[in-house]
Amino acid sequence: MNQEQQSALLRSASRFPIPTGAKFSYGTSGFRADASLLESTVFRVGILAALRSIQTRSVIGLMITASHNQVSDNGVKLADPSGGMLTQSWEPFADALANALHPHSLLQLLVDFIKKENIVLEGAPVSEVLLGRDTRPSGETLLEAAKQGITSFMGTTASNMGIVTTPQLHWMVRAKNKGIEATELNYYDQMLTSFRCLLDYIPQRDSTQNVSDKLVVDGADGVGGEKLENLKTRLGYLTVDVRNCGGGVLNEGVGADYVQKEKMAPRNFGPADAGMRCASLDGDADRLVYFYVISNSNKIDLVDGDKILSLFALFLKEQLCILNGPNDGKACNSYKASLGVVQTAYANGASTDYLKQMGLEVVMTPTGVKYLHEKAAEYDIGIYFEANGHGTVLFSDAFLSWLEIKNQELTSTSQDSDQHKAALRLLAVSRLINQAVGDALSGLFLVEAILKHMRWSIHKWNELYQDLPSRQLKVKVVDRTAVITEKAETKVVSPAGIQEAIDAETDKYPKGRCFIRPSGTEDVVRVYAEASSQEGADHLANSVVRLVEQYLGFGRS
Ligand code: 16G
Ligand code: MG
Repeated sequence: MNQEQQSALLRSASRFPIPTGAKFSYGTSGFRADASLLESTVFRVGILAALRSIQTRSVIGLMITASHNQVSDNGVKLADPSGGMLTQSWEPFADALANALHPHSLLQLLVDFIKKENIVLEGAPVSEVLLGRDTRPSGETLLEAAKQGITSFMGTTASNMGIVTTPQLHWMVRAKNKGIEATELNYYDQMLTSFRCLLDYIPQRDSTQNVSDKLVVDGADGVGGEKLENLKTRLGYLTVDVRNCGGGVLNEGVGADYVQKEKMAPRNFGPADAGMRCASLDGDADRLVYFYVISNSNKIDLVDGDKILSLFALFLKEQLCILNGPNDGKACNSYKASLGVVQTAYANGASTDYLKQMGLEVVMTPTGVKYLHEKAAEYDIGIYFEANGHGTVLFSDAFLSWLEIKNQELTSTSQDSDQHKAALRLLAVSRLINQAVGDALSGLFLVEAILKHMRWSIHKWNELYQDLPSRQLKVKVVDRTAVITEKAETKVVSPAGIQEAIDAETDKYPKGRCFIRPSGTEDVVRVYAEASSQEGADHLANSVVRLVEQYLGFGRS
């Protein structure tokens, strides 16, 4: 690094001192903290983004959001050239940068890392970082700090995409690196064109069962609701009533996280909506759950990420079967596409059983999108979802190339055949659903298109299988990092003996299942329990909380 560059970095770093006593860690989804503590961190993540862009010679994304957390929090995370999460191998360096106490120690870290990674600064092509933020008021100042970090590497451009959903920014990064136009308008055009395409190929059947054309959406008073509101006139048959789209406090009694965890109707929803098909987005619109309000109450029946996954799996499997014809892949000129689903331990056991009964390969990974995404990318069609509503469908390049050719062939030989329609539907899904990351907006349009295709009400969809009763609790302990897990977080290896105690407790309950894991976003240990009855699940969860306290020291929250 030349002298001029070093001085530029030292100068800008001295304007962003780290708050006394603060300790930052690039967790499951980047850095998160009270917004007032984050300026130095966001500045440093700006530096990190610039460096990553220089190293990969590609566009990188920097998103300022704290997702479903309270409005006074904020956070920052990076999108890699593929549009996915920052490579895990850079996370320790991100931690070190964020915690370097003085400008000189920051510079030393950078010099050492650049050397270790063989990053060539001089003569590198122009690098670029796309910046986005959610609707949090603190986002504006933090975005400025990010710009300062990015541009303190000479020759790096910071392009502000403004207020966008997290998945929109990831989509833009991916598109830009593929040489595709990557504006917000391009994003909507691609999504809505493929949505309409799916609708065009809905089979004409005689049926009295028509799906309601009305959907009510809880926008969490965040960015997703605002974006959806602006799309309302472009949705054809679908009438969307967007509530909580910016007038109230972000994530307060609203949003996908609230709805999924509390199983209660969000603010501005109530008994008058009983039976309506409703959806809820989280604060940065990368999570989606559906629900309907139960008559005369504020309680809901939740249709969570597991059911969205099951709906997608059912539809895609059906299209693959039609495409491959009666020989199921053995016909000449067919492609035996691998279809796999990826879940975490939080997936309801009934969903996993259902997917296995469908003959699908189900794989479990630890919690966190980066793990699920990586696994799903191993399939021709990889569907991943967390129960909390974050997920998407990934298509392999090899399968998509084959599908394009197959589609051309069918266009000339058997247009209007079922096979041709199946090919067109699969291509449309691959363009509709965000290939970079889970996306509540594109997920919502895929759900809507499939329900219309199947002529299913939300109730019918919910009946695919019945969730086993479950309970989630959290425990405050002295040191949550003392909990070490394996087998996709289903077994604890440390502290010694606790797993045996959990197993002995779980064995007491019919269909009992229970696991504990340290949270990646809060200073707590989480407990998940499932059993054949709600009382059983509650009881099991509470007993395991006591075990956690016993083995790890007190402090329940
Ligand atoms: C983050 C993760 C989400 C995960 C959650 C778990 C991303 C983009 N988000 O929100 O996937 O389910 O953390 O939180 O990776 P926990 O570790 O506090 O339980
Ligand atoms: Mg989110």
